[in-house]
Parts: sequence; C-alpha cells; structure tokens
Amino acid sequence: MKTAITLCQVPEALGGPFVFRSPLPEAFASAAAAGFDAVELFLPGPDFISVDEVKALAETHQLEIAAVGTGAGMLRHGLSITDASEEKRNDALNFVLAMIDFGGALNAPAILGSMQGRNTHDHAFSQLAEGLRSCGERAATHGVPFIYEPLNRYETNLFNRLKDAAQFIDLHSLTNVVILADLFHMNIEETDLAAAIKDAAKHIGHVHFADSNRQAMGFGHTNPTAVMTTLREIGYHGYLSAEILPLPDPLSAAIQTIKSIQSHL
Ligand code: LER
Ligand code: MN
Repeated sequence: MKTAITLCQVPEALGGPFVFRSPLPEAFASAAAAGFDAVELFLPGPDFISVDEVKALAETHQLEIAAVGTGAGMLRHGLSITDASEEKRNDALNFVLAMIDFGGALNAPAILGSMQGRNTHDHAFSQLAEGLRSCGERAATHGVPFIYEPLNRYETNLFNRLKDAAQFIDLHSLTNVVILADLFHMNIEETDLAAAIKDAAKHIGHVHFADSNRQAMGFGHTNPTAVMTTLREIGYHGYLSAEILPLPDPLSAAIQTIKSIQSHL
C-alpha cells in the first residue's frame, strides 16, 4: 500500500479535511519531507494550474499524484450531477469530466464525492448511474479508473455504505468505476469497518485514511489494526490517503499518519 496526503488550494474549503494548504511548491515540499509517496489534490478547478507545472513539482519532490478531488464544483459553483435542473447537471458533468482529463494527464483518477448531490430527488439514482457511466468511460481513455465515494448521511442521501454502492455499480454494469472507502464516513455508517471492506473488496480502489473524528489515524478511536489487516487480506495495493483535519497542526497530522501506517504495514 502507498501513502498520500491531501493538498488544498480552495479557499472555500477552509474548515475541510485537508492537510497542507500553503501554495503548491511549499505544500509538495511538506508532503515529501513528511515521507509520503503521493499527494491528493483538491483544486478550485481544472485550469487552476497547468498539468506541466504539477508534473514538474511531482518530479522535483519525487511524489506521485494519487487522485484529484472534484468537490470544488459543489463548494464554489453549487454543482451536482443529480441537480434537478438539466442545465446544472450538464455543467456539473462537464466540470467533473474536465477534472478527469486534468487528473488523467497526471496518471491520476478523479473522485466524485460531494458533487454527487446531497438532498436529491426520485430520479437521482438513474442520473447518478448515467453520470458514473460517462465518467468511467472518460477516465478509461486516460487508463485510470473513476472513483465514487459513499459519504455519510449528513453529506448525501444517495449511498452511505460501501456495500450499497458496490451493488449499484454491479446492477448498472458500470465499468471502470471503483469505490472510495473513507474511514471517517464509514465510522458513522458501517457496523464494522473491516467487514464492510471485506464485503466490497473487489470494488475498493482508494482509501481515505482518517480516524473516527477525522483526525490523523491514532488521534481518534478507530482500530487501525483491523482495518489494515483486512486491506492486506483483500490484496489492496492502492493509496492510504490522509484526508484529515490539519490538527493539532498540519505537520503533526502528517507525521502521525505516516507513523500509524508504518506501524501497521
Ligand atoms: C471527500 O472526499 C469527502 O470525504 C467529503 O466529506 C468532503 O466533503
Ligand atoms: Mn473522503
């Protein structure tokens, strides 16, 4: 398994679960100094920085790009791919597709989290399926998967648990769409983290590695041993990405994450 940490450049996400928020050259340097293999980027949009500039930073600091988030489409523009308005749905899809192209050029998958929509309506599930199909197909042209993230009940009324999302993917024969296991959301929604990971094993393509209180693993009450043992058992080789609150400060949160992962690998 590989390690990643979140870098955020979205001012509206000030209270969000992102660790390094300084300008990207400094943030990449901090991630490398803390010992991570990769960074997960949360950017305002696909035109915030050029692919070549990100490639240069990644090369300088010997970091991979683990994934790119799309949540700024919701935070900044109020977009979701299940919006009741067709025009807004199209804008949302185009935003996500542009992020898929941006990430794809960096060999990184994009994530659908908050842009799936929050308080949705009857047609939302079919719109979600259509959206995931388009996104999975576009991601395939870059040779990367598309990542769908179940969120806790306060952030979406679509899928809150891994198993339900996995069944939905199978039911709609969605190819090239994988599931993100965010341990913070799972702590709210799942009965047993390890069992949920095992049940959705073949679909899991990314992990947000957070403790129960969304701080670095070890600062809450999740049992990381059970989670890590199960991830090893299912043969998970993807990223453990620290999408966590920068508490008590970004560097301490980063170092605690690395310590926790190293002690369980
Ligand atoms: C995104 O990865 C996520 O987990 C959401 O809770 C962000 O709002
Ligand atoms: Mn997450």
